[in-house]
Amino acid sequence: ESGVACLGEAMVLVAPDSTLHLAGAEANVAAGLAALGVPAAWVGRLGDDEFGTLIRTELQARGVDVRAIEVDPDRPTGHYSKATALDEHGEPRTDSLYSRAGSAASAMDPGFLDGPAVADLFGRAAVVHCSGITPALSDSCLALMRRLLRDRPGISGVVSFDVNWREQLWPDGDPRMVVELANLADLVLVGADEALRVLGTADPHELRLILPAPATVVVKDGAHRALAVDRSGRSVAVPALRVDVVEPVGAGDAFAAGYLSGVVRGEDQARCLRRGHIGAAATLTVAADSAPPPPAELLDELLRCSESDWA
Ligand code: KDG
Repeated sequence: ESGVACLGEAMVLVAPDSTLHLAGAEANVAAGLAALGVPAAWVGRLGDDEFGTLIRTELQARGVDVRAIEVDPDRPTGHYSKATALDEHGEPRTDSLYSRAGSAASAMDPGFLDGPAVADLFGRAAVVHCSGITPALSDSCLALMRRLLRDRPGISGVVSFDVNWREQLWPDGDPRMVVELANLADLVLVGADEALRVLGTADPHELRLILPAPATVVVKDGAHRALAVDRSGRSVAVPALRVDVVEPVGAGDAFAAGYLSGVVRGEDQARCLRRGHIGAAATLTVAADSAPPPPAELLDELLRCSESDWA
């Protein structure tokens, strides 16, 4: 077993200056892992169009395995842009404006997992990573996610699930489906705010009553800390790095990439969490959805720092 296979919808982000960037949570995770030297594949469906070509080319350029990408001749690749406005507390809030309804990815269905390239990658992956975005895309994507998490066809590695609650994508705003899916994973990543909205609590121990099954639940409490809780309620917390935030979108994906890079190396929770924080810090300080991780030597140095240097 080796590497991480990430399944989801990749999109093009159209920036305010009209430049085009790779986006999509699971694609960001795959690119983040590849940048950290971990074999990573992105698995999904693109349209037969320029955005699809851009995504494939960019993923390949970043060292992501693209062999299991399917192309849908009839449906487009999704894209989106971001708008930042002040919320009711005067804090900047970033909204995503999606053009992804009816996209190639939204037409994925359970049979997608039987494609020979997908089955091969999933069979060999140490981690299969997915998120709560995919089940929101369509009924067929929801069925795909159910099969992936429940039946685990040909999957022997760890299944990791980032809750990634996207309010706009759930027409009824009901998070129960995401909770049900999360509880089928081995590893769940969730932001504290998101946990409050989706699980009704951000308290790590209460959370384990709602998500009893996964071996590990990681709760990311923004600028403060991240905490991993195991099934018996034992937890490990690591404070976050203090950085000046430029724009938060993508930080969760960078955290996931950092954290999973520790998981595939068989590291302990504290070190995995630290790797997550370092990845998130790099992305928080740029406007794009992802940023290159610190050079390997700096990364090692940051991992060696004592806890008090971090707090
Ligand atoms: O986590 C970053 C993603 O939110 C962004 O790249 C777009 O995948 C995306 C989504 O569905 O919001």
